[in-house]
Amino acid sequence: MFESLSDRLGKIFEGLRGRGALNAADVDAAMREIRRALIEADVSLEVVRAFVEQVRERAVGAEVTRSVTPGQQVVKIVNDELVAVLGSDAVTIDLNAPAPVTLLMVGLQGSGKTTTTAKIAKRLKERQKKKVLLASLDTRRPAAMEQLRVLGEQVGVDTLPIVTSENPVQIARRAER
Ligand SMILES: Nc1nc2c(ncn2[C@@H]2O[C@H](COP(=O)(O)OP(=O)(O)O)[C@@H](O)[C@H]2O)c(=O)[nH]1
Ligand SMILES: [Mg+2]
Repeated sequence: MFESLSDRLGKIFEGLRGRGALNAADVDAAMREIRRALIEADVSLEVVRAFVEQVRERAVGAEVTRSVTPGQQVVKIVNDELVAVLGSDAVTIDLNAPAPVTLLMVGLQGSGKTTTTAKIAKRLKERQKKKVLLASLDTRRPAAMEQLRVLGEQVGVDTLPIVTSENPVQIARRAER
């Protein structure tokens, strides 16, 4: 997601950087592209609107320093805003609760939940010396559970054995028949 977004932003900025001076139309065109790139990266419309508005406001009112071109200035403003939107301060995971502490990963398909889960598990285990168990709730997609199992194996963290979405009672009844 971020790779495609940074590709698109890179292309937009290449167009801006070359110019000596920027007019309002240049900024507008770049903002339209940025807006589209953010929407395609599944950023929520509300966030996109606020982001574009904020950048436009700052870009229009910005004093251009002599040493940089207006294009570079816009790139910096967009960069600052991206950092602000994504969060500029690192926040540690709060594990301050009675054990077992549960961490739930929520996100769109393909956004990196499973991969990030394995990374967090490895970090918790190796740096914080925590005992970690990975469990997939994606019980309707066996391949998703298998993916977590494989990643768990790679980082040396246990995974909950694969279960299906079928009700265990139903499975037991069928076996009785
Ligand atoms: N380049 C890159 N790819 C990633 C990253 N995290 C996940 N992916 C890839 O994105 C795809 C979807 O990731 P996955 O963890 O399965 O997403 P999930 O559907 O939210 O569980 C997989 O092909 C991952 O290898 C990352 O940080 N960088
Ligand atoms: Mg997944």
